[in-house]
Order: sequence, then C-alpha cells, then structure tokens
Amino acid sequence: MSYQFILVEPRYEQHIALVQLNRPKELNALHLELMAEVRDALKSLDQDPEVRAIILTGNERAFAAGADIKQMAGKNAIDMLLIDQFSTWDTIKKIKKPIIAAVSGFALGGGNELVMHCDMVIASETAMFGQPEIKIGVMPGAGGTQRLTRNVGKVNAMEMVLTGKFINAQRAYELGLVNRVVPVELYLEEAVKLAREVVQLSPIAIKLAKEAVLKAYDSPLSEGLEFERKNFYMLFATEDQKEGMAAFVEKRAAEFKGR
Ligand code: DAK
Repeated sequence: MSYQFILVEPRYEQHIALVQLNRPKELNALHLELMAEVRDALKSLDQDPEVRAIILTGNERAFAAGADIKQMAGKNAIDMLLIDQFSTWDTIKKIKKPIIAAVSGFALGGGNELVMHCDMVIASETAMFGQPEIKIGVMPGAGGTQRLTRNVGKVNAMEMVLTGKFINAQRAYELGLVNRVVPVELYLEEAVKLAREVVQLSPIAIKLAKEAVLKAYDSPLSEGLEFERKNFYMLFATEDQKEGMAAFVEKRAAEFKGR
C-alpha cells in the first residue's frame, strides 16, 4: 500500500513495524485522510503474520497537535455525523497487536487521544500532553473525557479538559499516562527496546493478554475476571503454552510460533 501522510515500515526490525505520522508542517494535525491511512496501515499490520508489535510515532516537534482544526472549522453537526470518524477510531481501538506510542513534542486533543489508544507509551523529555479542545469551543470527541479520566483520575482529567492546559512529560509520567520519559534523542530507540521485549514472547498469549487488559476499561470487575479466565484457559490449547513451559523446565529459550 502507498500512503501520502504517513510512513510505514512493516519490517522496521524483526517482527516490529513502524508507523510514522508525516505532516510535519501541520504538526501532524490529524485530518481525515491521515486518520484513514493510520487505520488502513494498522489494520494491514494487524493481519501481517510477520509483525508482532507496532510502534506509532510522529517527529521530534509533534506526535500530533490534534484533529485538523482548519478541516473541522466550517463543519456543522450533521457534517460531523455523516463523516462518521468514529468508525476509523473504532477500528484503531480493535487492533489486536500491541501498539507502542513513541511521543515527542505535542500530543494534543485527538493526538493525546490517539496516544491513549496505544498500549504503552514512551515519552521524550520534550513531550507535552493536553486536551485543549475547550479553548476552541468544543470538547474531546475521541474518548478523551473517558480514557483520560480512567487513566489519571477525575480531578486531573477535569483540570486538563476544563482548562485545556498542557502537562509536560514528567507530569504525564507521574499521572500514569506514559511508561517512562527519556531524553529526546532516545525516545524512538526506547520504544524499539520495549517492542523487542514483547516480540520475543508468544504472539498469541500477547494478543489474548492485551484483549483482557483492555476489557478492564469496559466492564465491571466480575465480568473482566470471567473474560480473563476464558482467555487463560484458551492459552492451554496453544503450542506456545506447551513450548513455553517445556522450555522453562528444560532450561532453554522458548521458540514461540503464535499457534
Ligand atoms: N489543526 C490544523 N493545523 C494545526 C493544528 C491543528 N490541530 N495544530 C497546529 N497546526 C498548524 C498551524 O496552523 C501552523 O500552520 P501555518 O499557520 O504555519 O500554516 C503549523 O501547524 C504550526 O503551528 P503553530 O505555528 O501554531 O506552532 P506553535 O509552535 O506556535 O504552536 C501549538 C504549537 C501546538 C501550541 C499550536 O499549533 C496549537 O495550539 N495547535 C492547536 C492545538 C489544538 O487545539 N488541538 C486540539 C484540536 S481539536 C473526533 C476525533 C478527534 C477529535 C474530535 C472528534 N471524532 C472521532 C468525532 C479531536 C479534536 C481535536 O483534536
């Protein structure tokens, strides 16, 4: 597939794919065309058996400064409804392979919401996170009020959503929005290191474990525990479970096949 607004390297490293948002002049503002490409790329990588983890990144100055305000400015409610951007975001939400966000610079509005669709987040010291929609007369529309609140708690989410103020990488770390903060020249490398750890494990166990962790967002504890239990049992039907446990007993490295 060829893309205009993103760069995609399905074989960035063994089992690791890289997707880079690429509208640098516009600070990677997420217009509809770019989001459609992100959706298509992630979907295709999700189906690519060689890929076991995906890194989503921008550039040093911006991960993404939000949805494209210039594209949205003239729209009315019916236009927005008919565009149905939610189907794009819903597809991204359903990607089964782990996605690691490597964030530097601005991650604002839809940019921060896209980060929150990822499973782990490495931030550069220069990263800034925010939901500034309130400053342009609207509010978060791609899950910001819900995911942010679950991630950072009510009062912190309220402060970000109701003032539009940005937080820096260190504060994002303190609030649990990112896994760690590294010097700017290392953020992509650190994301790759994290991906390397994941891709050597059983892809099928990773997939079912990701699904179970995400279930915690949507369900009461008892339902989530039931779900976890079923996925846990299911893994005992895999070759990877036999291989992983045999390798432990035989004191050797496991060779996982994702079956
Ligand atoms: N949209 C369009 N263009 C943008 C942009 C954006 N969000 N952010 C930056 N740009 C453009 C600027 O217009 C400028 O373009 P030129 O004027 O040079 O042509 C260029 O990028 C560089 O930006 P600045 O000159 O402003 O750079 P500064 O360093 O001075 O400032 C900034 C950087 C990030 C603080 C500033 O650009 C800024 O405040 N940007 C807007 C941030 C923002 O408000 N973001 C939230 C947008 S609303 C939904 C899904 C998602 C959403 C809604 C619904 N559904 C599924 C329904 C999301 C909504 C949003 O994200």
